[in-house]
Amino acid sequence: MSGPDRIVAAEVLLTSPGRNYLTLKITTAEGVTGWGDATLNGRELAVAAYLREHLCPQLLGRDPARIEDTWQYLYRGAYWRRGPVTMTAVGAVDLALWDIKGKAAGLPVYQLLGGAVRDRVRAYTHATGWETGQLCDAVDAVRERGFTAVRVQSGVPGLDSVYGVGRGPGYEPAARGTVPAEEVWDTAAYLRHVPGVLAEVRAHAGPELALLHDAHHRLTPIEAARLGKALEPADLYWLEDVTPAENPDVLRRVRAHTTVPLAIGEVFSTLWEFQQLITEQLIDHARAAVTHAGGISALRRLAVLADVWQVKVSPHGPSDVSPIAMAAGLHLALATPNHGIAEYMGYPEPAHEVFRHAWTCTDGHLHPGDAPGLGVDVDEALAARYPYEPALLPVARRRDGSMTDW
Ligand code: CS2
Ligand code: MG
Repeated sequence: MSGPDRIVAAEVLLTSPGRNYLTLKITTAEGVTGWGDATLNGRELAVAAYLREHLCPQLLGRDPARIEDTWQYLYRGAYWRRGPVTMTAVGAVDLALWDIKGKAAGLPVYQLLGGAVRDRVRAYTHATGWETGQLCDAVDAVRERGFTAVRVQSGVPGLDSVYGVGRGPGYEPAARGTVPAEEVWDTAAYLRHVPGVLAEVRAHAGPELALLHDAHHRLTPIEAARLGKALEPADLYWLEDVTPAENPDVLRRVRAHTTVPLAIGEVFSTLWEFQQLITEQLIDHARAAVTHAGGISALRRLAVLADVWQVKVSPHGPSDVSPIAMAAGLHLALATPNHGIAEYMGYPEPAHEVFRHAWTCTDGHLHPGDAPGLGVDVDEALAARYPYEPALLPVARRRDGSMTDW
């Protein structure tokens, strides 16, 4: 009997088919290729260096089938554990190894995770409009595409710009360059305006459409409590990232005042950051991204912990994680009983061409497809035609010039 397969190459690939993506490619002696997403928006080069200089050399010669052991080796072995750069790199390795295991078995990854517990994965997408009328039009357009859930974000009177909201079509907040643009933020103006917007959207859309809203870490606990209460008549599916949640205790104050479901955690990178939020039921949806929080292996553990406390796992799925991470999130979602809802922002057309994916988005629902592994093939020749260019999201300052969360 021949021995186990071995990893013979591990390389990183930076490409920008509409936006920047960092991809890890692992090749085995038996000629199997595994792909992992390593994109950390605005900090791509830090993860590229972490992988190239530190993890890739340690992968050579290892048995690709030993996914959990490799995860433990990279997480515990570094001594300097946790943090988004480290965990994104570990996540990329984990995704590539699940991809290899699926391809070696001839099975889609969701089958290796126990098989489908649902037929398809419900998704929400984004609708934005500077004015409420534009926003309602955007909501209608999303419904026409078959979505039954939509995240709504609007402009704020008196502000020139709001992160995540365009004044016209085709909004892309990341600007090319190495120094971010600066915006002005005013929480009081936002709190005065947004409950009315959500009320209008609810009246326009009727009772059934699931509405979500993202406060993007900008509020203090008492502001968050006030917003949650004010939004209760709009019957939200969730209110996201009301506070930075670096201190989980503060969510108790929010919970004491409102029953609006809370979703938190897209910037978290380990189970430990979620522990208290879950065990005290301070959130309803854990938003860890499959790439940024250490891969499928790590999110499986998160889902089990969350299930004990009746919390759902609804991973972050913006267009700044690649179609490989989207695939990984979907395999997990299809096989995880307490998955909540998937985020689907969509991708620039060239990204669909570079990352040819088996997953599909039909009538507001996603499916990972039945190709072996994660079901994404990277067209390296095409990727090379879209060279990486640094791009950054804006930062924000209050009216007095001090920095705030954006
Ligand atoms: C947002 C993201 O999708 C979301 O919920 O919060 O668009 C987030 O701003 C970006 O992923 C940051 O890179
Ligand atoms: Mg968010």
